[in-house]
Amino acid sequence: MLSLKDKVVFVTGSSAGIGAACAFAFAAAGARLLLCARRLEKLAQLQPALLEAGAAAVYCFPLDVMRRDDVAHALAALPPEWAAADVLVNNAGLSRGMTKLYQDEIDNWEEMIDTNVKGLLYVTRAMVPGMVARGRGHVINLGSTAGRMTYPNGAVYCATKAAERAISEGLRQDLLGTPVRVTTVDPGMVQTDFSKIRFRGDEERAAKVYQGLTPLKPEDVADAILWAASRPAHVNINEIVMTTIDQANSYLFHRKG
Ligand code: 8X3
Repeated sequence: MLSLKDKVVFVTGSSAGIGAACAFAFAAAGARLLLCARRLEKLAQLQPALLEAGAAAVYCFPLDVMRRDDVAHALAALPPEWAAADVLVNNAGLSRGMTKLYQDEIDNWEEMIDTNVKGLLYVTRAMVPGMVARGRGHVINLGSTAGRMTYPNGAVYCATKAAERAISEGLRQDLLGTPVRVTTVDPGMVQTDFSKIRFRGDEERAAKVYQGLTPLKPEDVADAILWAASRPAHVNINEIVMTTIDQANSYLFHRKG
């Protein structure tokens, strides 16, 4: 097992949900946490609890990964002791709307593609050369069962996650011959603000998504990510696909009542 103690672990979109759960999981492993999110104040609120949970150190900065120049500037301006990430968790991502593609708002597509695909690429492009130069590193991308099976009214979100899967596969091929590892972790339904954000604050519609079933918790996904990151250095976990026991695929669920 690879120790994560004092390793620099960079988690994007870490102010809530799976990102925050990853921060706590890596904190418990004694890592040094490099955290970014659009909402710095939310990240800053987590900082004392992360140190309490065992993080060796925490460095937070504001970043919207879809802003290409901001990504370049923010990552180039990191203090040297934080610039050399051992693990990058490309978690930042979102869904907007659930509508037939031919009737959808184009702005929804822009935001999802810019964040889930282009944002992931910008951060990866900035961080991976250093990993190659240092001879160690691990990129863990957040995919989704949605990238493996498209569901009605979700074509563009599903497309962004299919792109993430292709990018993970391509990056793994391009890094062959280096010790840098690439993993995609693809959960199904997870109880986070995902649906609230998708439906722009419509809590009633968001709650219906999880009605009658037990969704995965963010901690379940963080646990899988930590497991992948802590395998011995020669082991590359290529893909993890995980769902609640109440979900079989993108549109087959077991709901009680
Ligand atoms: C989230 C999973 O099925 O709600 O990526 O789109 S799903």
